[in-house]
Amino acid sequence: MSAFLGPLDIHAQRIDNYGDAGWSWRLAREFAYRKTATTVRFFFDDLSLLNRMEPSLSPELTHQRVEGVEVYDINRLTEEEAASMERPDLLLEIFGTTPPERLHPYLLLPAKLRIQMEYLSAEPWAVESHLLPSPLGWGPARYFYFSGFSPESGGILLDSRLDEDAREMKADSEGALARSLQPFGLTSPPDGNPLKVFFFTYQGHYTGLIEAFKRYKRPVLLFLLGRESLLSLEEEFGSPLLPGEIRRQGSLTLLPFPFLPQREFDRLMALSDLLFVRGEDSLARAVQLGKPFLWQAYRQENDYQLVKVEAFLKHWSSLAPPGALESFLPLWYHYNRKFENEGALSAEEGDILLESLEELSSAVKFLSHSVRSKADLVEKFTQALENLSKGVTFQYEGSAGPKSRKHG
Ligand code: TRH
Repeated sequence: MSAFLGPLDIHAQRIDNYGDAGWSWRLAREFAYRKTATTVRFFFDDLSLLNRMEPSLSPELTHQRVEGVEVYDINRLTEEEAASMERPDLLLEIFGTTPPERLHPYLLLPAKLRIQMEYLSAEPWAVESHLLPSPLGWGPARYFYFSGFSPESGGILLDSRLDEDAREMKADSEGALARSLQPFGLTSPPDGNPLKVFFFTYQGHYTGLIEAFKRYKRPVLLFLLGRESLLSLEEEFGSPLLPGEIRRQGSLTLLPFPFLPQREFDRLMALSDLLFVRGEDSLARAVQLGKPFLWQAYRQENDYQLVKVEAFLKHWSSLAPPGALESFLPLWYHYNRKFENEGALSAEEGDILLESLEELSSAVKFLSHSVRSKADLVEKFTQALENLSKGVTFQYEGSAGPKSRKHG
């Protein structure tokens, strides 16, 4: 759809891990790519982290344009600079991030609408709360937005760049794999035709799983992503795993990756046969790619993540043929229990997972198809805006220059 919004301002911050930064930056890029607004502005507090995900982005600049997004370092942005900026039409606050009070007169109060983007969940209350008003009694009208998997939810963020990259890599999968193996000085896997496993997990004990990988009928090539995955497997291998260093045990090869730019991280997922994902953003990529995966939800007090996992599995089961997920359910729950208490998968559970990749793969296709056709976040967001903005005048910049149009 063509833009009917003037500046769309996204305010985000680093909270914990990488997901808040990674997901919000992806959202900003996608809004810009799909031309949801005349200008997409992204205000963030930790440009060094963003620079690791998007190396073309400088950590030094107060303002820069990257991938069609106007990026601002919120800590450096002065009141004078903010005062000289075009006023926002829409203020999108990610996971509770609000512009600092000193900038309210320029970046908050003039906005026509204010949307609070909340964490992804398949729980019924999240769907029920989606688009409910969140009034403060002052400032612009404010609403909640809940992303989710079902058509009634706010949808899942799909990344167009990843789709394009995945298509391109499919046409030359060997070349793509060779490029991804460069940090290890390899041009092809050490063993022929390995199962390529993307391993991005929280810290825990993976002895059983490693055992299952070792006894699998095919060689296994394990791509280790993120500090916690490396630290966890150090225990199994008895010494530090250094990024770029190849480790082998029988037919299992470990490739500990350095922190990768987000695009490379995504491409590696697209190249893999089985994905271990965690948190929110890598889960969304697994669903987008439609590859077999095992999800570790962000751990919460009293194992609350199990409630989230249950809601997600319930939704997924409703889409797949009856019984399609049955054999995986116990291991999904087990995997998501806190490792301190119980947790890690047994070698037998690892075997079940590896022996049922085809079933898992076909079950994922139902979920992926449903999300793509009925729960695309950017589409849902635009539709929601059409409704929420009835009677609101947004700025609109068409080819003839700045105009104003009554929307609704
Ligand atoms: O890092 P995460 O565990 O993030 C989590 C979740 O978002 C969770 O919902 C949130 O509450 C919590 O943080 C605070 O996992 P996630 O969500 O998959 O995000 C990882 C991001 O990091 C993703 O955008 C990809 C990016 N990344 C890279 O770009 N390169 C890398 O090498 C690695 C390891 C990650």
